[in-house]
Amino acid sequence: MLRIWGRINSVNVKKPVWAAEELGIPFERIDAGMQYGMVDTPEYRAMNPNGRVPVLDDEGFVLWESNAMVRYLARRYGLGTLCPRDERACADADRWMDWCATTLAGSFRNVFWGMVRTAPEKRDTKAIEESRLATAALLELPEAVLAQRPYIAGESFSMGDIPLGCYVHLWLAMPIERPAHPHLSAWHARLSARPAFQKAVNTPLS
Ligand SMILES: N[C@@H](CCC(=O)N[C@@H](CS)C(=O)NCC(=O)O)C(=O)O
Repeated sequence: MLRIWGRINSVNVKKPVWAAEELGIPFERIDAGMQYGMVDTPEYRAMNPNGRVPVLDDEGFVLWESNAMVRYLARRYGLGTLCPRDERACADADRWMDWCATTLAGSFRNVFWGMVRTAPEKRDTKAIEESRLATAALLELPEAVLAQRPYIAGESFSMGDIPLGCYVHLWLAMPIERPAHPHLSAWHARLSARPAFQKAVNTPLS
């Protein structure tokens, strides 16, 4: 059976869990990371030498890096659905997944950690504000794309929507000021209507 290690309040754990739910693959999720520990044990480090969550094990095939997991599940179990068959549509989905990992994640980190994981008296308000403004500006990019099409890589839902959907859900759930992004919000509402999203992504923030 497919196994995924990681606490569900991690943005990176949500990604493969959402993909597995979308694909209807039976899987077991084992809590690990932060308050659950386990990530420093030799057994866990043998699966992921980074000591981070998530880790995936599909019948003995062990993988770390959440976007790689989403791509693996999509290619193996969702070719033509989560993973577009058309090479250009697939590259478009890949592009947004990479953008989340290389660009959005870094700008998002301080506002998320500051507002969700840090006690009010310990917050670095300058770092939070810089991160909030940088993230709001970056989200103009998918906002412009989603003005033209219903999903980030085209006419249908794909793996490209998964990492971005996880970040945007947290962005919209945080107690912060946000500029209006009407197309991003409408897309988030479309994602929220998916049962798999409700199970994997719409969970308590902490
Ligand atoms: N690039 C990695 C990042 C993994 C990562 O940083 N995970 C965080 C949670 S989002 C983590 O393991 N934090 C420490 C912990 O939960 O103990 C991925 O996408 O899988």
